[in-house]
Amino acid sequence: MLPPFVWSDECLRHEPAAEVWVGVRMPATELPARALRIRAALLAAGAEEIAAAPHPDDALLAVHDEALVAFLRTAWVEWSAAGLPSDRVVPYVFARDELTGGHPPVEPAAVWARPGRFAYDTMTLIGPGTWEAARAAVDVALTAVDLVAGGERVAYACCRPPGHHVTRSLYGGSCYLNNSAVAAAELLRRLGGPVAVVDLDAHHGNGTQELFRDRDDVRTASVHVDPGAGWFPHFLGFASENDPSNLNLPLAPGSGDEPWLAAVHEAATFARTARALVIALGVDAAAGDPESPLQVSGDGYLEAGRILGDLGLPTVVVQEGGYDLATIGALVTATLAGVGAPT
Ligand code: SP5
Ligand code: ZN
Repeated sequence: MLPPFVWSDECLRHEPAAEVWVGVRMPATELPARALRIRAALLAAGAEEIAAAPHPDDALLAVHDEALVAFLRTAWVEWSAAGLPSDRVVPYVFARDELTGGHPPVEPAAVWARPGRFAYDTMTLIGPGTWEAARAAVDVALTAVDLVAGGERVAYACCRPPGHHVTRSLYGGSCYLNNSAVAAAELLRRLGGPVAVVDLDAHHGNGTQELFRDRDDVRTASVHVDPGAGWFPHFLGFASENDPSNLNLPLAPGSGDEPWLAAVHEAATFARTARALVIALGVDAAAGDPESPLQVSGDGYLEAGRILGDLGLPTVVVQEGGYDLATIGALVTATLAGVGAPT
């Protein structure tokens, strides 16, 4: 049985156009077509589509700094009014802690200096519909929480842009607002804790980890390609960060179903005693994905869904990465079939 999925057309409005990597502007891979492909596959498989309902900012501000939210809300309007030579908001100087002697950075007078207060990479560009899409993605995730709080065992948030790389006040990694973290915080408020987040995206869920660091009421686990082997987010995602409320399971590049599913089993065991579950569902660990060297199969994703579904917990699945347009729909559908299978 496929769980119901939540959708908003607004999520299509973000068109990153490009990512600046090693100083070079390259075509973006986090495209609107990703969400459209997933939706088409789910509808073809008979899943029920539910329209996202607007939610107030409370749940969003339980996770993110007001200053980040205010920046994202106005960044494009301010940028486009400044007549700059770039058609996307892109940082150029970064307000690192040591630079300001540990003091909070001022609001810089130059519009073009502002992104460097909140961005931690150059790959995450902001354009005309970015805010509307990112905010809609939060509404999609919160509507999925509503469904699960209302008694649905599993609901899927078919949203973009993704979110798991975003911390309390810093955005990056093609992410602007941490949809999975907002869902976890809201599940905690509605159902009680602890809530577990299991992140299957090929990249470490660094934002979610840092948002809930040292908190026992939201526990985070992440299965991802080893940042020590040279992969994003580079600075975080190591097993040395593990503690009773955080479990990182880094895998060697090239890892396929067997080691990946063993790690998913470990993450499921870690989540077993939770009151509710968020699955941060990136399908970029699949073989053939252009953004990661992991080699997971469609059957592997189906089995991962079963393993996590077998926990029998109220579960919100939130879309993260996955960039192979030819397979993204089938991969998500397979995972959801696994999560939704009778336990
Ligand atoms: C949500 C998610 O999956 N974010 C992934 C962000 C990682 N991006 C790292 C990109 C590194 C350089 N990519 C160069 C290939 C050009 N497409
Ligand atoms: Zn990813």
